[in-house]
Amino acid sequence: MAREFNFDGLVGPSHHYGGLSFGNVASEQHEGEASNPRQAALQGLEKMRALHDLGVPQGVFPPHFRPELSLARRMGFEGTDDAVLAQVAREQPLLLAACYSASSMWTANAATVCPSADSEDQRVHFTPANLQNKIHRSIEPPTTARILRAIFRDEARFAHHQPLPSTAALGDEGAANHTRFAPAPGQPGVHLFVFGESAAEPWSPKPKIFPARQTKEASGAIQRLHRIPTDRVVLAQQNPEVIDNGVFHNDVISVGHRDVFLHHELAFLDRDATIGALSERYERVTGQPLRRIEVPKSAVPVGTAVATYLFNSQLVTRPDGQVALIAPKECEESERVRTFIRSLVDGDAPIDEVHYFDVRQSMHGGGGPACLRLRVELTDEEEAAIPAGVVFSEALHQTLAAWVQRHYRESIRPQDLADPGLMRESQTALDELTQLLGIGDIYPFQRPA
Ligand code: SUG
Repeated sequence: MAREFNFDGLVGPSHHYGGLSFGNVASEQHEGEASNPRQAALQGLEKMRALHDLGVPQGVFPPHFRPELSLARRMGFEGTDDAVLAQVAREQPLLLAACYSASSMWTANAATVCPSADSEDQRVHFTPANLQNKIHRSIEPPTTARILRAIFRDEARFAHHQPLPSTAALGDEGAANHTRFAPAPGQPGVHLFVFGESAAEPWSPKPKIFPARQTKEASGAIQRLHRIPTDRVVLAQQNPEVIDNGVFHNDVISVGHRDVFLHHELAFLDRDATIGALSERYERVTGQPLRRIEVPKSAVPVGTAVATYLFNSQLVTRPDGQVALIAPKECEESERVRTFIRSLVDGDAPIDEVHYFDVRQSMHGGGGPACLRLRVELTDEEEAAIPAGVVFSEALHQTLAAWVQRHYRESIRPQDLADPGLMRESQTALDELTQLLGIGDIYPFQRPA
């Protein structure tokens, strides 16, 4: 027996709008606005609770400690933490925003995961994403690696790889560009890796305005590291035009779960070849057809998909087999998208119900419901090997919601990042969190230098 867990990133105490992600429309639109970290964390916890209540296994991924002042120190800022903070605030406010970014909440970008059912060595494989395309995200991999090792400890069952070398040719954004299809947990599946450009084929099409964050070579490396047989993999290029329209990850234009694939007609550079290869491989490996829902641009234009994050919905299966779409509230607020979803649920599409969630604090940084979760399929034995403290329960919800209420601010504007009080509050909060989750010391400030 196996189950698919969603590990949601708990939003950290310094959540703010730094405008740090060129190519991510929401990040640019909301730059400099006041954020509400407390509300952000509580919205995330509400989503976790609701999925848990639907019968979907749910885990919690702790936030990273911020500010990550080692970034400023590597750039020549010296002195005590307070001195570095003051100087960076004065001289380089954008760097300060990067050091303080709470972007680790978007755990779809934390790592790529392959379940034991698909790896040749029958272990669950993890590779933290290098996230080298954005300075504020490039600081995530070491802590992500520590957290993954703290949760998935047993080396006989879990294989941890190093992040790929941090260079543009190997840009890797994790599970946001990787979708696994299988009839049910525990059964063999097919992996779709989507890249934005190829470093080794510089003549191949590229976006013209915004960066492609994932390369073909990075996706290929992950497949090799995770020991996924080649005949279970489809490697496809994202449509460069949709990247230029704000689709900075493939999970902003398609979502798959089990045998269901919801995608936009313009998601891929070569639609026919991608869909053809995926359908053929899926049928050969599983003996069943892939159930596809292709969304035409006439129903949902790419701009509407980006504004509402329809494709950043989660697809989940309830214990009774019902398939639910976990969509952001922005989809409900768009008459066009709401009507489209209604037609899916009421019609023959393999989606039985829709649930709308307010995750607006995260949405304003460009992260919808699916960005906030990392899927990890675990057999019963593997599940028994992870610390119980990270598995969601009603009791954990209450504990974490109270913890958020105790420690989080209700507003952060860019100028607030200069306040050393925020650094100290974050330290106190996260120190307490590791005890609540029972995962040991994972933060640099908890380790002797
Ligand atoms: O990498 N936003 C994140 C959003 C990640 C969404 N993830 C997926 N689609 N899976 C990013 O662009 C904004 C930070 C800021 O502007 O302060 C940010 O990092």
